[in-house]
Amino acid sequence: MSTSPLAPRGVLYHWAEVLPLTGQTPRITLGEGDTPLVRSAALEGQCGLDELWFKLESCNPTGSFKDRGMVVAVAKAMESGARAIMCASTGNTSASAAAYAARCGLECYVLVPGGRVAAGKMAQAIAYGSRIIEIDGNFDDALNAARELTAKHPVALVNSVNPYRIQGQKTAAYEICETLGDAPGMLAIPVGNAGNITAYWKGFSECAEKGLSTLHPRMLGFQAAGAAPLVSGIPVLEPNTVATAIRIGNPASWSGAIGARDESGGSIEAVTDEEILEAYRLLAAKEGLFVEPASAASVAGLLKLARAGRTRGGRAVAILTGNGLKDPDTATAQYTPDITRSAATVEGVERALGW
Ligand code: AN7
Repeated sequence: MSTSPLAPRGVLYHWAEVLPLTGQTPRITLGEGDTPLVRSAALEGQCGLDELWFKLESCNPTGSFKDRGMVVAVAKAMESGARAIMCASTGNTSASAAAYAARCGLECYVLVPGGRVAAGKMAQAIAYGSRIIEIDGNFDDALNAARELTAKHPVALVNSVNPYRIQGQKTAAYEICETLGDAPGMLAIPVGNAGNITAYWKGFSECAEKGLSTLHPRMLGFQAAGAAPLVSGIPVLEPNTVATAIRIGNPASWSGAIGARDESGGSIEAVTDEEILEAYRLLAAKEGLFVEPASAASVAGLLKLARAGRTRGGRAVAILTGNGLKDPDTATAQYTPDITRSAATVEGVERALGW
């Protein structure tokens, strides 16, 4: 493999041999993938683990894991001659679709649940120049509309029902095996539409088949308590949670998630908004990792299992799916900041600091 710093980066370059690419697939990239795997500095013991690692998917070009799958879905759409793409989204898929569409000169249509998308994600969809439709309904309604619209019009659907999304997202599992030298014993991951847990399980299964790992991780999926259809076993008609990214009542990859859970001997459980926000604050204050609320669900879940005495050492990786900057309103609502005004003088600042 080339080691030149000028060599092209990205999922379509690094992982070409495990993706369904052809000579005609355009090798597009925004530099996605190859995200850091960082060892926990503070929460490892509290989570009852010997080793806890964070996969910083927030370091992708649009600030979430969606870029890994989107780059493959968009490249394959272009290969098939598409000029336009569409997705339904709680915010991150739309930000990612809009970015790759802008990059590649495609039209991009995004259907979002009205008033429920975090401000930073809306800003991204606007800045990248997508056509935004606010649906009078939730994500599940938006996805139903997007499926029907793309069946009827010459527009490629780039939600994770598109198998190329899953193909691209599985590369994160390969990266984890490559970095650790094996799969971890456990993988903690937030679950919304369930594409990502499906993709990771596919990736880890492939790694084991190829001899890149000896372990199959137990897949530990966590849903928000107000949007936990995979825990209750029935769709939630009016999902609700502070973690708007995973405010999804009828996941498209339902069977993929259940398969990942059962084949891996894992579990899919619910964490309350309070537990999510506790983990959100701990990640920022103790680990220096500012993630969006949905991402904190993976760590909230580990903390919850630990409190119940259900983690007994071993090595876990928690997927931190999206950047905290995407949802500034939740951040500011979480804290009463201790900010003191001062004149622009040394004396003024000293007085303010009580020095
Ligand atoms: C930060 O953007 O569904 O279980 O439309 O943004 O694969 O859906 C986002 C999902 C976790 C859940 N963390 O992943 C969308 C969307 C963050 C997310 C999930 C999402 P899936």
